Amino acid sequence: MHIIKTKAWQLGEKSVTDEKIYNERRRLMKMAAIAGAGAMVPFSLKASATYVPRALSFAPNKAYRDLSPTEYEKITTYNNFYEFSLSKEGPSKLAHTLIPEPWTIEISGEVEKPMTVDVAQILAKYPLEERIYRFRCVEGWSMVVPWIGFELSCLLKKAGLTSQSKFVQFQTKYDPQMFPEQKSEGFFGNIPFPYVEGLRIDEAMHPLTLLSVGLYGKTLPKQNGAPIRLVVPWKYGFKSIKSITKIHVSASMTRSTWNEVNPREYGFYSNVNPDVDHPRWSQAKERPLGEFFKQKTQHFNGYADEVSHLYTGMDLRKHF
Ligand SMILES: Nc1nc2c(c(=O)[nH]1)N[C@H]1C(S)=C(S)[C@@H](COP(=O)(O)O)O[C@H]1N2
Ligand SMILES: [Mo]
Repeated sequence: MHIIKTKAWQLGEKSVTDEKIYNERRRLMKMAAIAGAGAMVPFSLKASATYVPRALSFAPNKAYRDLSPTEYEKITTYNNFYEFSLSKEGPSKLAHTLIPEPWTIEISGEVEKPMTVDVAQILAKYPLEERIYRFRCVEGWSMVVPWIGFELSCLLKKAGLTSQSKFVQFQTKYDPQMFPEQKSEGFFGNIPFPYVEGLRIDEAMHPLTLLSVGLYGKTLPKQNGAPIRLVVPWKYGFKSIKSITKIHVSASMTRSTWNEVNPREYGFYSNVNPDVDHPRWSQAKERPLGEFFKQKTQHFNGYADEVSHLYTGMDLRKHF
């Protein structure tokens, strides 16, 4: 039974600071432990004892190479995945129940060829590439992730969009055996499962929008949304829905989980914007994972040159 009443990302500025100090202290303790053992622990790609991500072949990408990726350890042990846990440490310990193979994605709605694609085929046949992107959670922390994936537009073009296609909705697999918290009714302010998210069609077709199947050159760890998840780098992290099994193209705006749970706090667009604060905390700054000092939040998370034209003429305070 869950007795915690506050959502994990409903942190005020104060608790964000507490968390920052907490994490820094843990980092120092870890460093001290390593030094004490008298041996340097090499950088390891092992995050979850029950699942060993395997190497993928992919094309390195020149874009955004100036960013230095956050440690693998951080990316894979500090997660938001409410189907497993509310805590950041929970998903990496609990996600062993997720069975990522076999796995299919059903594409339906306003497409010429509705289809079901096998993720194993995607891994084998699609030209995968590496994209090093900034990632910004609405809670105020950020990281840099070397994703492996392909553009969502590749898949949507395969299915063929009709002239009525205006929005796309994504759905996380619903299977309480694999995702135990899906069966807890009334789970944290009635978060309705399955988790759904949506994009406008031009956002979905944008070349920055990825379907990711891996990170750091390996298949995606379970806690990061295996076997396939969305990555929309100019939007807050909750738009980047994990473990997708359905993609539905439609003529009108679709539901999205956090917008439904709390529309005042989480808009449909959710573009990263330092000028539009969350009702309970400022978005002007962010704390990179593992770092002590905060840094300034960038408009569209640093991708303004690429994406701001999508929102010409829109009031981004109203359409937050
Ligand atoms: N299905 C599902 N997708 C999800 C979430 C979730 O709880 N369930 N959390 C979102 C949030 S709030 C963030 S910040 C990112 C976290 O991704 P990461 O754990 O790989 O960093 O996943 C997003 N996608
Ligand atoms: Mo998030």
